[in-house]
Amino acid sequence: MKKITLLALFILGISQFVHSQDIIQQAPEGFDEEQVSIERGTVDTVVYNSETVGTEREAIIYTPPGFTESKKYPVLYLLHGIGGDQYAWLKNGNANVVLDNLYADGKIEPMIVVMPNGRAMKDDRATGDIFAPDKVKAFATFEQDLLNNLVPFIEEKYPVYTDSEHRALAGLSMGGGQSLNFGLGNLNTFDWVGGFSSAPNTSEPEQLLSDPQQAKEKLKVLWISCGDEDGLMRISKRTHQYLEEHDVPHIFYVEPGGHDFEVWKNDLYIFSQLLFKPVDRSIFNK
Ligand code: FER
Repeated sequence: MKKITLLALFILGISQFVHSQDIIQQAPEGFDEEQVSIERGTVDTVVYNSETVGTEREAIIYTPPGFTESKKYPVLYLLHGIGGDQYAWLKNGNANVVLDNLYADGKIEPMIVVMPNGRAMKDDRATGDIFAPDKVKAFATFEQDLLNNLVPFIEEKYPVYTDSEHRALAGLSMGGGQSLNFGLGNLNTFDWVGGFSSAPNTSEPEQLLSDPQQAKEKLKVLWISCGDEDGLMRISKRTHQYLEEHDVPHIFYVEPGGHDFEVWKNDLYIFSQLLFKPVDRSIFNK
């Protein structure tokens, strides 16, 4: 009986290993296309009061298929780029479809995904000169809005866990820079951090990670990815090199493509499968 139990545990262990190794590879064809007759998550808009900005602000919330108030969920905060807003991941990234399909295949843990507007200023629309200094600065101001206004709002309104183990922060380009800056700057708030094609708003490595030891101990997954034809590759590369020099476990994923949603959809597909599960660091940087 004991032998059988041990054998079963061994097989289970092996199969989990094989399974987690399978995660870090390009999404299969159709992963971002709507399928008929699968269960779908729900997309809602919420409005929260931002003391940081002095206005009411909108965020999009995706709750997973089978969502119920009687359970507790972890939360992924998912950020857009310089030309985007709270709708970008839905409109250009089919995020809800990508997630629906992953749930249909049993590949991700039930989680709530929050898609805020990361341009923390009164007029937060992506209009006019999107590179204007006040607009770029608003992406930095968002740190206070996120930590002091949005996260507390979500944790009051939704049935969610409220510890760092159950909070993830990821984003694309400007949102990637935000995720790395805010995530690594607040290691007690987020245990799962992802920068997709991170932009020049990403802090220099020494500022980004002044205490590599703490990051090493605290982070569950640190993900850095970039398309091999992206002009911003140097930002991801310098971050990766610094992390490597300081022995901070992370995933550095270089994929085919440029600075666009084909790459970011793929990143969401892979990164979301890693979240809120036991971490097997042996699959990092293979
Ligand atoms: C820059 C180049 C690109 C920059 C930001 C970006 C603030 C952002 C790109 C994006 O979010 O897609 O020099 O400076």
